[in-house]
Amino acid sequence: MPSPLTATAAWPGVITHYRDRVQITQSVAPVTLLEGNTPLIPAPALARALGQGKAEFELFLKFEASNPTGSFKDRGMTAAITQAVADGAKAVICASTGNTAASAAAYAARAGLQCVVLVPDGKIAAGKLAGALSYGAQVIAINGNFDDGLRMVREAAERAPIALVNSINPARLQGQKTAAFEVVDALGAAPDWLALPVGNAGNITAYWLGFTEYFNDGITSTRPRVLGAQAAGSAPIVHGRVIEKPETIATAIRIGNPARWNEALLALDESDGEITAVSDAEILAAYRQVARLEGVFCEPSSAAGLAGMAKGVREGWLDLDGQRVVAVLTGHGLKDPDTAIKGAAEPVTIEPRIDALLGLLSLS
Ligand code: AN7
Repeated sequence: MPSPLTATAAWPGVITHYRDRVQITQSVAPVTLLEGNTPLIPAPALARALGQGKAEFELFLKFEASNPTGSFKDRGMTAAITQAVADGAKAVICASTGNTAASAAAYAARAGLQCVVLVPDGKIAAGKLAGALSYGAQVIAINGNFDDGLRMVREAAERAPIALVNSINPARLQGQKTAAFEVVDALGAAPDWLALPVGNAGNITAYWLGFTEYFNDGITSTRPRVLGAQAAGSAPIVHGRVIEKPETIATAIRIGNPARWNEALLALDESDGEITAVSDAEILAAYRQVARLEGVFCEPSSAAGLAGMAKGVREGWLDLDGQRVVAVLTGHGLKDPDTAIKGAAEPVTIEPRIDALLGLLSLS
């Protein structure tokens, strides 16, 4: 009889697959939902559109929405929750714009840990709230933003026996850096550019850690240049100052005081990278474009990196001609159905008669 694990044994999750590199306590079995191994989708039509006739380049989408809870956070959360279990924690806490909350809730459920999440009241996409609630977390909405929440959970973890699983927890970066390994393993080399959205700046830090590790160990001879994108109303790193009241439709990156600010600056500096601010309109345009041109549905924040590429090419400071680019799509479009539906034409309702249907068809 096949072992009950046969069907899933091919990919064991990021901690086991990269066990020599993910530096967490390996004294307990990984708490895993078999995250990682996400697709790197070629996107030639989108590359043509983003090139705007000025650049021809190769584009791949690292579709992190394919992770078990629908975002890249699962890579870090498998490591943070495994570490928490190894440390004997009984409860975990995080502040979140939504995806971290859903991911923490899922992995905590799997580990049998209590999970508390703080989210900004009314500023979290429906699918993320649905996830966190379904996995059984205690969801606390605060009359404040992510930055307020992070300040509170940091202090709570100091004063109460509860483990912090935001990306200031180093285990999170250890898990998330595996995405950089996967990119190199799939392409056989580092790309020329890596584009991604930046919020609390954990992910840009983790990718840089991963690329640098492969580079230092001689697995790649180059590292990518990093293009970070923040939402215009929430762009502390671009402007070089804390944003007290961050705003953007891309609620996942509605963050005014990123915890990994210095590490992000280091990644940008060492990679000879760029960071740019993109408006909500630019984000939404890229969000629709990737869905319509490539059949890839990501959440608005995830499209910020693509919007940054479009802006850089348009303004002439980003030369992508002949380059190989990986854009990280951090979360699933289904996380935020409200934004998707609000921006689209309303479906037509008809009587259940064939003439009514045929009258609507305009096929060429
Ligand atoms: C889809 O869930 O901060 O720069 O609390 O959900 O590593 O913060 C989410 C961030 C990009 C930014 N794309 O990553 C949270 C949270 C999506 C995100 C980011 C987030 P970081």
